[in-house]
Amino acid sequence: MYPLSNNKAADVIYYITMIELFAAAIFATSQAPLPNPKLDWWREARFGMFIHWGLYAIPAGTWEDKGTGHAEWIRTTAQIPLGTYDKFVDEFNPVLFDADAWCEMASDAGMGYIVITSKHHDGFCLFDSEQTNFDIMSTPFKRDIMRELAEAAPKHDIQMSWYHSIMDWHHQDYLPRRGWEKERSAEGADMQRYRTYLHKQVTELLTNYGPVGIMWFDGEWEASWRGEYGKELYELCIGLQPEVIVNNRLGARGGMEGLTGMDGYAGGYGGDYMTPEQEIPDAVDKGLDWETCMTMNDRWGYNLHDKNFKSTTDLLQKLCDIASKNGNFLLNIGPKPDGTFPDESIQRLSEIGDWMDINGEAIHGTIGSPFGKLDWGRATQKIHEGSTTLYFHVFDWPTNGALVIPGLSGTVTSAKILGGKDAPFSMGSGKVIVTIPIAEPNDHIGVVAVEVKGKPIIYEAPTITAPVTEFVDDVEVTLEVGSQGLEIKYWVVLQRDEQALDNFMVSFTYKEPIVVRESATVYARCFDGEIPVSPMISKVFTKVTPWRASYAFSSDRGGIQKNTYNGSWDLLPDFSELDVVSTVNDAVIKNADKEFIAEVFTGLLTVKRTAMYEFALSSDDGSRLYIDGNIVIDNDGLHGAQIKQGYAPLAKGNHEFRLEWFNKTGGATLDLRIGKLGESLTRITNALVVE
Ligand code: FHN
Repeated sequence: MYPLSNNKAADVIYYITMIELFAAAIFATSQAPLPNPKLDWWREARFGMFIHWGLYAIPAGTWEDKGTGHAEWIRTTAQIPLGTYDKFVDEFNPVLFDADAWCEMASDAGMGYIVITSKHHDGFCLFDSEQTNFDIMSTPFKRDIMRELAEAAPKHDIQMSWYHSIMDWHHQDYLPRRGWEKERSAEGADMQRYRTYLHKQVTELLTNYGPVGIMWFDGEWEASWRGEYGKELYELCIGLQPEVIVNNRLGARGGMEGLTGMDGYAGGYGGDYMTPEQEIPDAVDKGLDWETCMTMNDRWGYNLHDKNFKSTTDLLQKLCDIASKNGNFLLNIGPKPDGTFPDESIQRLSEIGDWMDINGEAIHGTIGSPFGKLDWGRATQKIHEGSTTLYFHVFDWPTNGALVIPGLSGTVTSAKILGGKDAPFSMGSGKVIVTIPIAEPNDHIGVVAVEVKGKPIIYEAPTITAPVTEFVDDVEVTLEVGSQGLEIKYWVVLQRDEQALDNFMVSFTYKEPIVVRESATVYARCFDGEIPVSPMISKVFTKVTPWRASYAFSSDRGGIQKNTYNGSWDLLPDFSELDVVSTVNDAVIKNADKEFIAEVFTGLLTVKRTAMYEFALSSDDGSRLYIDGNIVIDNDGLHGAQIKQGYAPLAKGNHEFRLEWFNKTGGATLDLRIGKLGESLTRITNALVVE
C-alpha cells in the first residue's frame, strides 16, 4: 500500500523510489465467478426451462365469479377452501403427458436443464411420496411424473431439477394459515413437525430419482420460516447429493430482486446462486452466479386467458443480455391439464431452437462481456489457450454495413457472422470496424464473432472504488480496469494543494490500493503503453471530523430500552403519535416473531476507538438506524429480509443510538452488525458496545 502522508514532497520521493522497485502489475476485473466445479455444467448451460404444473392447471386461471387472472396461486387468490380444492385430485389426468417430448423440446431449444415443481405452495406433489396422499398417485393418472422425467432427461442431455416449495398451504402443520381460512383451525399445528415432513420429502426427491441437477427452493419468506432452517435444508441436500446445486431461496433472498443477503447474515443462507425473478439486474458483480427466472406470458401456472406471450426476439434478447452479465436464464412453461405445452410456448421454443442451432456457441459456455455498455447490443466471450472469441449480439443491425466495436484494441485475427461468412475488418485507434452485410442474418439477432489473439484489450476508463468517500483516519482506494493489457496511471491531488500547478507533473502506475490519509482527489486514466486510451476520471475523498461523543465513557451506560407498538403499517410510523404497548429495559436487539408490530430500541452506543464505523442492517419489514440523531441507514419499506449498509465517523465514547423496526405480516427479521471500517462486523444484540 502507498501511504500518503502530510508531507507531499516526501510522498513524491517515496513513490518514485517505490516505482523503481516494483514491476507493473495491473489488477484485472474478474470477468467470471470463481471456479466451482459443481456449477460447471450449469454455467456452461446458461439456459434452462422452468415448469409450473399441478392441480392449478385444471381451473386454468378461472374460478367461479372470482375472475380469470389466477394461476398457481389460485387456491389463495380465489380463496378456494381446502376441501373444494382437494377435489381437483380426482380430475388430474394428463393423459397426453410425454416426458420425452418435454425433454426433447427443452433440449432442441438449447436448454441444458429443466426445473419442475415437485410441489408448489398448494402442497400437491407431482411425485409418489410416502409422506402424503396429496400426491399424483391419488389421481386417476397414478404415474410418478418426477420418475418419468428423471428417466427421460439423460436421453436428451437435460439435467433434471426439482422446484420444491417450503411454504405449504395444505399440510396441517404448516403455519401461518391463509388469512381468509377462518374455518381452518391452526390448533395443534407444529412447524417442527412440518419441517420434518419437508426434510423427508426432500430426502425422497434426492434419493429416489437419481442425480438431481438443482434443488430450487421457494416460498421461504413467511414468519414461520427462519434463515437457520434454510442452512439445515442446504446441508441436508448436500449430504444426500454433494454435487446438487441449491439456489438461494432458503431464507435470505432479499426480495424479488433475488440477490442473496450475505451468507449466514440475518439468519439467512445464501445457497449456491442468486435468483432474480421476472427481472434482469442492470449490473451484477461479475464474480457472482445468478439466474433470472421469467414467464413467457404473465403467469407461471397455466392460464388459458393469458395470451400476453413475449416475442421470440424479445426472449432471445433477454437471453443474450443475461449471458452478457454472467447469468443464466430460466424460462418458464405452464403446461395444460392434459399434459401438453401451450401452442404459443411450443412455437417460441421451436424458434428459439432454430436460432440456438446457429448461434448457441455465443451463449453456451461463455462468460460475461469485457465491455462496458454497447449501444447496439450485447457481448459474451470465450477464453481459449492463447486467444479469445468475442461474440457480439447485434440487436440493432447497422444499415450502413459497418459494425463499429468501440474500445477494442489488441490483435484481431478474424471476424465472421455466425451462420454466415467471414467478415472483413479494420483496426481503428481504439475501435474495430467489421464490414457486415446490409441484410440481417436472421429474424431475431445477428451475431458477429471476432477472434482476438490472447486477451482482448478494451479501451475503457478505470474504476475508482473505496468503501467510503468520507473517512476519519484513512481510506483504501482501489483502481481497476477490465483489460489486463492496459496500465492505469493515477494522480493524487491533496485538497490543500489543489492550486499547485505541478499536481499533474507526477503520475503513478497503479499496482496496489492507494491509502489516502488527508482530503484529496484521486484522478486515474488508462494507458496502452505511453498512449492515453481512456478519459480521465476522478473521485474526491474527504477527511471528516468524527461526531463528538454525546457522553464520555461512563460506568452507568444503561441497557438497551425497547418500546413496543401495535399497528398495521407499510412504512415506519411516526412513533411520537403512537401509544407504547410495553417498555423493556435491558432488551435484546432481535425481531419479535409477531405480525402488526413495531419496536424502537434506544440506548448509548459505546465505541472504543475514534474511527469510521460500518453498519449493516437487515430487516423484514422496514427499519431505520439513527446515531446521534443522524439517519445512518434507512431500510424502510414493506420488503423481505434485505440488507443495507451505512457509515458514521464516531469519536470514541458514548453516542445516542436509536433503531426503529416494524413487521406487517409474513417473515420477520432484524439483524444489526457494526464494526470499524475495514474490520469484521459484529452482531449487536444485548450490548451496545463496539471495540
Ligand atoms: O410464489 C411463487 C410463484 O408462484 C412462482 O413459483 C415464483 C417463481 O420463482 N416464485 C414465487 C414468487 O417469488
